[in-house]
Amino acid sequence: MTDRSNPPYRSGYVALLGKPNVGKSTLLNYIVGQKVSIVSNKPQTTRRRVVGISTTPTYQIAFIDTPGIHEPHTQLAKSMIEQARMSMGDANVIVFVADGSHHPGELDREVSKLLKRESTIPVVLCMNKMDLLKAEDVQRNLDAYRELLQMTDDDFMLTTATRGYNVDRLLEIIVSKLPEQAPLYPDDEFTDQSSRFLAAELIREQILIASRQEIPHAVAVMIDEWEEEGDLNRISASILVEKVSQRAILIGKQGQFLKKIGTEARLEIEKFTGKRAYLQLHVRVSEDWRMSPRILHELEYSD
Ligand SMILES: Nc1nc2c(ncn2[C@@H]2O[C@H](COP(=O)(O)OP(=O)(O)OP(=O)(O)O)[C@@H](O)[C@H]2O)c(=O)[nH]1
Ligand SMILES: [Mg+2]
Repeated sequence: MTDRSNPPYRSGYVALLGKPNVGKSTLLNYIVGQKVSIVSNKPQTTRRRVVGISTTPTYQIAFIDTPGIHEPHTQLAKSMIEQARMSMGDANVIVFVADGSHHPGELDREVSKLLKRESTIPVVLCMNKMDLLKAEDVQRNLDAYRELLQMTDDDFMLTTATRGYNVDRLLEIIVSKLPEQAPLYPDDEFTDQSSRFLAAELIREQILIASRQEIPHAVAVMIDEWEEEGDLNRISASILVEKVSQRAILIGKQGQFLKKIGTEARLEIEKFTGKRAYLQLHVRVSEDWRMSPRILHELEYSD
């Protein structure tokens, strides 16, 4: 007789895949309960794979958040798509995340083509942004996404990641597809990223939130120094931009824009390190950083 009070432990890797801006990172942060992957309303926010770990008494999931699939025009974009593609091969389950409030578009078709190549890995459909979905479109959009994925079973869920709505039900479907095995990570670990990388991302997040037009895509952040002095972290970081005009925008009148970014980012860094932070930011012009394999490697955007 099987012991129902003691189900077998399940664990594994789950890749979150989809086009940009559908809510993959929002979903990950909600499940992990910490900000491990930055979020903004600008497409192509996530630039490399990020692992976020959720551990419970009955399962452990190592989610792999990936950059949104889009048409690559720069070396950075090529490396982003490559990161997403690589993540699929490592996964026990793939979650196709879509903006359920819209009918599938060209980029959703591109993602579904990528999925078909990994046809042995189970796919779960997450139709996110359900809060924006009109009642009369539910069936039509659901049918369209299921047809796109050639889905014959019921492995789908409509969610609102910003409020965590239906995320527990999505997790139930995912867990049922994980192998029975011991946890892969210690139970207090919640990400595979270094503190330096996460801090650089939290600075970039504030820039994405505060800026417009071409700035979000032209910016990268590099931590130059990180010194721990008791309960204080002294951090010095460079913000790379591509043009002198972008540098001027980021600094702002009398340095006000940069100061605001610094204050907001410092608070976020203090939240995850649990220590006070002293943050110094410098803006540097590096014309072709998005095209330079060496700089992309230094930024930890490529392997
Ligand atoms: N209304 C609504 N907005 C959402 C929902 N989930 C995420 N968002 C918003 O959608 C935007 C994009 O969210 P992200 O989590 O950064 O999306 P992503 O898929 O990781 O995007 P990339 O990293 O660019 O591929 C943010 O402004 C989120 O707040 C949702 O369920 N409903
Ligand atoms: Mg993201």
